Amino acid sequence: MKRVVTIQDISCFGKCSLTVALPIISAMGIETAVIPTAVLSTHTGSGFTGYTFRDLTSDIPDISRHWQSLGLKFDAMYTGYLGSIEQVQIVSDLFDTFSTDSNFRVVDPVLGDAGKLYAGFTQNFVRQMRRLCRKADYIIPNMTEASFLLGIPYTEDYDRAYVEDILRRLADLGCPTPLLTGVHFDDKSQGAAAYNSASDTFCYSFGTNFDRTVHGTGDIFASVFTGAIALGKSLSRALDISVQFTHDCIEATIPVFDQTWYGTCFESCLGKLITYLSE
Ligand code: PXL
Repeated sequence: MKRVVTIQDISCFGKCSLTVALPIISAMGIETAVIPTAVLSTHTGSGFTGYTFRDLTSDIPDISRHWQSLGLKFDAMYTGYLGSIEQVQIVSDLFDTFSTDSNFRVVDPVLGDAGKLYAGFTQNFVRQMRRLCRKADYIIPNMTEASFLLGIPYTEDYDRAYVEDILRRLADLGCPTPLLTGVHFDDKSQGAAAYNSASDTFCYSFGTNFDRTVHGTGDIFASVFTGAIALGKSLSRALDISVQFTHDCIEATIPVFDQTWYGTCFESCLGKLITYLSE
């Protein structure tokens, strides 16, 4: 059985970060260990104000030391939302401690969306996240996050050449296999792209564009992608499965969006995810 450790916050209500990663990666038949980096009453995305935030940064080195004493090994390490600059540094140390010749690291550089940083994030935080990306085998930014990581203006008007330039520049940051989510060249479809710098090849995967932003889809995508690579799927197959499942989840959410505006109805789609893994 494969074993992944995912390092991100618990937003107690709101269906993102650990409350998405843990069920999804587990459903893929992978043992999922967690390091909760913070406990929030809800996520910080639009619709919620007044949320609590309990920082757990100082627990992480102790968890790491205990796990080292147990000799724990992981097939993959996957980070999502991190709450402070210090936390990014500690996660970077954790990568050093638990990296082996045969495991891989996925960094979802959660920074923002629609051209804006999420609440509480600064340029200094972006700089620290850029350094963490250097240690990753795969990074999974959206166009907003890629633009902040590269220090370039955000645009929604781009073509394939622009996407490929962004992916090459992300690889130049030091990550051999960057992805880009939320890619769309027209109004009809939306998907993701990946760049394998070792073979200098790109791959794309698209589904119907629902033209609706649903919170937590980035976490769904990154969780499925991490699990699929851990299970030995190729880059292009892992990309296809992640795009397809994220598409399924948005499709399932739209009819009940008025009640579940804060998150994505991924639960009813988990059965389909399992079938994608055997295809
Ligand atoms: O979905 C990413 C995410 C994770 N965790 C928290 C967030 C967000 C995005 O807003 O606020 C706490």
